[in-house]
Amino acid sequence: MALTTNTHVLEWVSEMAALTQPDQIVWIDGSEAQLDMLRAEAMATGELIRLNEEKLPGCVLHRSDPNDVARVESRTFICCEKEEDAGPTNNWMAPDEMYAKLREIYAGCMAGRTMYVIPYSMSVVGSPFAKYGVELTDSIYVVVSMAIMTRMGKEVFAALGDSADFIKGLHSKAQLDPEKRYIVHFPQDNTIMSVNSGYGGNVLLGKKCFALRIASCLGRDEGWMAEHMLILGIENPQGEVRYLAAAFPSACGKTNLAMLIPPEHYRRKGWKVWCVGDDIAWLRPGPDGRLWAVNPENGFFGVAPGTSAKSNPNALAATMKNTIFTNVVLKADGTVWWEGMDKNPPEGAINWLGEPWDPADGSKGAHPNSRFTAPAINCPCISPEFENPQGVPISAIVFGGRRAKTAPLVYQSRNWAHGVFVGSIMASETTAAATGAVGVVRRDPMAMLPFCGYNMGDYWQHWLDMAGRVEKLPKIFNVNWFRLDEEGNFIWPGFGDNLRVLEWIMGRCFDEAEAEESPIGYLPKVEDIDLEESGVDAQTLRELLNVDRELWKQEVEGIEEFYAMFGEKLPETLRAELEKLKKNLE
Ligand code: TSX
Ligand code: MN
Repeated sequence: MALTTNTHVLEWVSEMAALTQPDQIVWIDGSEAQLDMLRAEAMATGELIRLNEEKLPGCVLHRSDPNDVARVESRTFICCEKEEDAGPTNNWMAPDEMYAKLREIYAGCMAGRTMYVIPYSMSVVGSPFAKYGVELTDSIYVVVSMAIMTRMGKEVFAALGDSADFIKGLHSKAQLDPEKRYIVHFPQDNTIMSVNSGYGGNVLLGKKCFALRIASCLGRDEGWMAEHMLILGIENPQGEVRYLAAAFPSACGKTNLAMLIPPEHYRRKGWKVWCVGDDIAWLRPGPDGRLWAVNPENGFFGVAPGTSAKSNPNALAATMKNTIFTNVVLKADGTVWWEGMDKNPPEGAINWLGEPWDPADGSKGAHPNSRFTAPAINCPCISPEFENPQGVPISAIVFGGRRAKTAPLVYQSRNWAHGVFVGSIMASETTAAATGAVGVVRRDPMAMLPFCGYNMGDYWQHWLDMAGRVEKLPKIFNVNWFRLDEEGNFIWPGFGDNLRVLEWIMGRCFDEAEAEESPIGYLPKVEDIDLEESGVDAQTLRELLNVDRELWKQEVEGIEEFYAMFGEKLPETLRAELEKLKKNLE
């Protein structure tokens, strides 16, 4: 039975049901009883596999189709009226043309299946940040995943009332045909359509599709920001907690930073780090003139490989109950494993494809993009402010990337406009794991390249314009944990020791730390970073902070080439910042 009398919802559900022809429609109320029933049904069909109830209570394993294991950027579209509003970094098609194409693909695709109607909220229901969505799907995996990743259930319909202000999402696995796979956004209709995939990033429509692509458009129109950022709180020995938001391209350890454990030397003194979010931040000007942020999600959809008791014990702890694992190794004892969890690949286990696995044959047991979907409240360092509907005040914005030589360990922008420039020139060098080609520079401004729902040039202008809306702007920084020495070894210990850098960053935000000028911005002086018990000496830190003018001149050429893509849409302010950088390097 329908869980709402909202005519906009009812009309849309019946329209989509007429198109996709499900055998029945089930309204998701969010109750444990209903979720238990759905889990039981999915376990009966093999869609979910129950794991060891003693060791991993409430946990299940899911295997996706082997041809369907990651987001598909080449099949992701922004369908606004004008092509130039999607910009050069997005795929675009005219809305009418795309709707016509999708109607053919969706026609009758749910015949013999159930359509689930999922009401969900991004951010706490009733929060000033909250936005509501309704996702229609033929996948139980999607329902149980949305139960972890969002606030899901009938209270969302209560909060929505009769309003038409919700994001429509239609998902069908259809035939999982990769040739007919589409992830499509219609910003002017607040609509998302996803078809022929069952993989998380393509089908959990609240996440990248809504909370980043559609929300970035809402933020542009309403004066706020939807960003691909972690949020963390740093508690100092005086008990003050200060918050930062940070954007990194993939393979830079964003989830690890979000759940950082301070080095022993800091823990002794009383430092603590609190995780508010690991992937998405919604940021709004607050009544006090500061910029406030929430994590609109309710869980972590993290990459499993590489997550270990060493690299991220908090993430590992978060997966010990009520977690969905996707495409990992199933061990004989009904627990799970993945590459980088420990150095002991299990004997007698089943790989991500569901086949008996011999670790000695050189094949991977878990898919490199295998995932855990874990409730945020499971995380031992989850912030007490995680559920605060007002969010947390952001003192610093941190950008970063993986650079062997060019970017120093840390630098600070001179002002907001320069900081926007620093975000716009973000880049990461590829690792072998990603593509095979090592050390190729990939531009990924604000880590939003695949997630910005409109023209990136207009997006940068929106960033610049936030200066007129926020009185006490956060300071903007850039970090690089990945500097290499001449032999190709990492010279910064990274992980928990990154707190040493974050301490300087917070010090700068509260006028407690020094800096010196450089051609690219403010650098810490060697004595400004606490190296006690770090194993890093002053000379090494000097090397980590070195700015090589010749490398930066090459960098400028790369930036000019990248900026050229945006033509007239490139804000004049950013072009001027690039000219300033050039001059500073002479
Ligand atoms: O996540 C990482 N962070 C951020 C942590 C808070 N990683 C893993 C990146 C892949 C996702 C890092 N890797 C970091 C880092 O700061 N730094 C490095 C590079 C590095 C790797 C190993 C060592 C030191 C640096 N040392 C030893 O293994 C002993
Ligand atoms: Mn992400």
